[in-house]
Amino acid sequence: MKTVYTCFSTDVIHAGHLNIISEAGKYGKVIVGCLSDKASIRYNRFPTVSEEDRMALYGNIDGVDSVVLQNDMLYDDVIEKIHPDIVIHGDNWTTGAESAIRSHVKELLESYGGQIVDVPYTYNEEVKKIDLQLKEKLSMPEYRRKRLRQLINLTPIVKAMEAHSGLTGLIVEKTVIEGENGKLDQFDAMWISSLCDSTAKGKPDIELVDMTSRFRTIEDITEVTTKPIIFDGDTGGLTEHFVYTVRSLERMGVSAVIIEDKKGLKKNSLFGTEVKQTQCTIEEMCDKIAAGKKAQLTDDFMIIARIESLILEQGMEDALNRARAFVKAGADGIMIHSRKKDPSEIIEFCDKFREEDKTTPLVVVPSSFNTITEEELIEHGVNIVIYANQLTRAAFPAMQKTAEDILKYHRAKEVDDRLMSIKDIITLIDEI
Ligand code: SPV
Ligand code: MG
Repeated sequence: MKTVYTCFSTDVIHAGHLNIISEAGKYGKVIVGCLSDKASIRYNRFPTVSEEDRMALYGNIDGVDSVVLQNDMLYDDVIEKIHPDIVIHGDNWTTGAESAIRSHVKELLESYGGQIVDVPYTYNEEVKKIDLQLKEKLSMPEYRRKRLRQLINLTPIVKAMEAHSGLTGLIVEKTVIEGENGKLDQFDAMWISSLCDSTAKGKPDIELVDMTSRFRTIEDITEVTTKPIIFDGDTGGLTEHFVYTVRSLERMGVSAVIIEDKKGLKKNSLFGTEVKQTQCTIEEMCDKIAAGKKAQLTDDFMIIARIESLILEQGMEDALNRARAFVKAGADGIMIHSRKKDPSEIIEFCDKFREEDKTTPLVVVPSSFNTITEEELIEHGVNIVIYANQLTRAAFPAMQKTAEDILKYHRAKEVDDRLMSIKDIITLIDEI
């Protein structure tokens, strides 16, 4: 009897999955793989049902002989273990980013005479509806809010990209690439940068854009995405105000706020000491952190303390002292910032911090020290990397050049080649 293998990553079984099992049964004994959480977050979307429950769900389908956990998106682990005669899959993986996975599986199978069977993908109204409902569930505050903590435990480094509008949120949500290793990759989370949120409104990054407006940006993004959100809370404002901000952010399903240890008129950190910026005392910051932690109502929400000592040239010892104190005051994570091109002061901080504290999540924003790779950050104990402003900086020159060229040519034809087609921009937006 032949062994037939298929891999599922779904949280809900619909007609498409049942069809695959029934087709698989025609060839032999059916083994279903459950794609692990770790692999799912890179391949598809965050699961809303635990690995154990998904395995039980698949095992209950009529016609399934057994269920195994598949850890490798490329099937290497299960193919080595099971040596299936046939791998069966919906034919949706013959095109797009997933086709690389199919080619890899085909090669593995052909090395010992196995084969792939593609069955026509079931795409009816019911399947469409289930897909939409799953997405909706992921976007709900109670699911989204806890996801950052889950991701920190699941992946060596959480990759956050800035978003300042529904459209940039969609780019962070939907961009999936086939990496050099043949595996799919995508961002894990969104950073709502004060710099980019302000810039999009043509305003300076000095806490001028008020919280109501910043919350509106969050809502624009939450309405069209499912990934977790890290909010740039600037200084957090007055402690008496910050506690309200914490509650509002929790209610909106934001996972974390990062507040920096500055007071008075906040300027963007990348100005460093070129402009007047005042660091608050350790006590002032600790009070704000403690008040925020006391105010929050869920266990999911994180308050991350950002240290500006290196930006303001106060030295490594000051940065480390602050980190110790902020963690003691209840901070759920530490963000260390630097405006140097050379990452060595960030590395030094991370190594020294990790000597004493093995668990508190560490966050970095490599805008200036952009040569450092995610792999190196992982080696130095970093848990979250934030790409804080690159989408804004990419879009601005493209828009400016297009505006200049339309003025220059007195028509739009000359710029057309570099524009996204109307058809593509329309299909980027989901309709209910
Ligand atoms: C932001 O993105 O607004 C930040 C990071 O706070 S930085 O601009 O580097 O200060
Ligand atoms: Mg900021």
